[in-house]
Amino acid sequence: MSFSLPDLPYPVDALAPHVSADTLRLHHGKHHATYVDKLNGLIAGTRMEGLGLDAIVLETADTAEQVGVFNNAGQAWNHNHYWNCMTPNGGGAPGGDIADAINGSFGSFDAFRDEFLKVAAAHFGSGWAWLVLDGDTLKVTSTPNATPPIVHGQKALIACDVWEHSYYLDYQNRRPEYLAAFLDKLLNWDYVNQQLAAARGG
Ligand code: MN3
Repeated sequence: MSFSLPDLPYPVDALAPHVSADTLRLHHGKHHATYVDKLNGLIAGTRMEGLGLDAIVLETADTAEQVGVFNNAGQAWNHNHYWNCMTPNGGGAPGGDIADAINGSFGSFDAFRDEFLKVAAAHFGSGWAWLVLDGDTLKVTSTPNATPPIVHGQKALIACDVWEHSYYLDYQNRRPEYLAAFLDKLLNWDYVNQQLAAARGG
């Protein structure tokens, strides 16, 4: 089995001006596509060719000899979630079960928002910021480079790419402005609610 690049769930210009068409063309059409192509090349003819993405990530985590597979599988996994976490006219405070879960774990939506922006802005270098379900508790975390939260037994609810390639064309070095746009203008709470339901169900 080989993996394929999923289509963006919206037109390439749909997130502008918060994330531009130029950024999406490069980020999805080049960066994400390259992770998928490299992964397919690395697993071709090996036992991992028959595994799903989750299984490949979990099997290769913390192994020195499979770090290339892990990095490309992890990045394929992360980006699959990231595109779905954004939608035109998204953002703001959520409804549904995620609203109650955020209030239960952080005290208020504003406290969650402050924590997410702080952790995502403070992450040093390339990586990802997350809202995860860890046991019964929601947590804001960040991971380095390609690491998905499933490596730590956590279920991803929000994936936010903080590699410079996700924001540099639009915001240059102003990562906090990108993060605020992601949360306040783009976040797809319907998808996050679906992820929460799936995480609790499984
Ligand atoms: Mn990326």
